[in-house]
Amino acid sequence: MLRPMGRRRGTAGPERQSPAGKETMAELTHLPADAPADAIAAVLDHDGALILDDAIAPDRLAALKAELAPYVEATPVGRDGFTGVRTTRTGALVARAPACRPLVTHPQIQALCAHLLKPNCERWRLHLTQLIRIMAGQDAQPIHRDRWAWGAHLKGVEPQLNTIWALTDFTAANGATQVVPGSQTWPDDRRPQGHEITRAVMQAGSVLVYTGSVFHGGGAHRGGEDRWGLNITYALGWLRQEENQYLSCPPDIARTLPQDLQDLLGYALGGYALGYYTPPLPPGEGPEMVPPSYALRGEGEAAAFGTAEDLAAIGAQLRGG
Ligand SMILES: O=C(O)CCC(=O)C(=O)O
Ligand SMILES: [Fe+2]
Repeated sequence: MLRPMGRRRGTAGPERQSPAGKETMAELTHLPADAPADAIAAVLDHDGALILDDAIAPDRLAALKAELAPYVEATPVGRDGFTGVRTTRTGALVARAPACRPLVTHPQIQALCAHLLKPNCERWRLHLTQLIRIMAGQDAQPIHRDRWAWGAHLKGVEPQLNTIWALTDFTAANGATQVVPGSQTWPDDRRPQGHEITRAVMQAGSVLVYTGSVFHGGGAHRGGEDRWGLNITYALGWLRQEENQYLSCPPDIARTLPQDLQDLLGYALGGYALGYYTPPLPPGEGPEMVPPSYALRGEGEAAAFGTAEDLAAIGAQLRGG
C-alpha cells in the first residue's frame, strides 16, 4: 500500500498506484480528530493505520503530562531489544492517572472499536494502557504485529485496535513509530522493505490509530528530548487482556469509576456467561453465578448474568445444535 512522497491529508484511503518502474514511499493519512467516523473507518480499513490530528487540547495535554510525570520518572528502563533498554513503560494508567480516562473512552476511538471489533465479539475491552517514553540512544524496536501477544494462533479475524497518543511531538529523529501501511493483510512471515515503512510523524496532541495486524515498531531515538507516547489498546472481549486489568485496576479502584470505563476494563460479561464468577463465601452466604459488575455495584447486578439478549446471540447456534 504505497504512495508517492508527500504528506497526505484529508484523503480517505485512495487507491495507490506506483508509476511504472518507480519505487514509491509508504505514507500515513492524516485526518482531523473530528472527521466523520465513517471517513476515519474507511482509511483504517484500507491502510490499517492513520493519524488523527489535534485530538487532545493543549491544556489537557499539559495536565496529562503533569499527572504522569512522577510515575514515568520512577519507571526503570526495559531489559531487552523489544521492551527497549533506553525506553520506559509505565502502566495501570486507568487507576493511576484520571486524565487518561477520557482518552480510554474517547468517542471517536470507541466508534472505531465498534467498526473493527464488534463484528467478531459481543463486547470489546481495554487491552493495555502504557506510557512509552523513548529516550536518546534507543535503537529501533523490531517491526512486529501487536496481535502476536496471543501468538500466531488467531487467523482470519482482526482481534485488536491500537492507539498511540503523542504527548510530545513525534519526529523522525526522536522515535516516531515506524508503520507499514496496508500490511494488515500480509502473511506473518513477510518482512517490510525500507520504502514500505513510514514514520508516524505528528504533533503533540495527535493520535496514531492502527490495527493489531499492522506491522510497526518504535522508532530509533537519535538525540534530544524524550518521546512520550500513550499506548491505549482494545481487543475482542473473548481474548485475554495483555495488561491484566483486574490486577492493574482492582475492584476497590474500579468501583469509583464511571460504568463505561468499568465495562471496558472487563467488569462486564463478555457474552452470555463469559467472565462470570462466584464470590467465595461460606455455604448459603452469597450468590452463585454473578457478573463481575457484582463486585463493584453489588446485589442489583446479579440479574445481569445470562441476559436474554446475550442468550439470543448464541440462540442460532443452540437451535442449530
Ligand atoms: O512506542 C512505539 O512507538 C511503539 C511501541 C510498540 O509498538 C510496542 O511496544 O508494541
Ligand atoms: Fe507494537
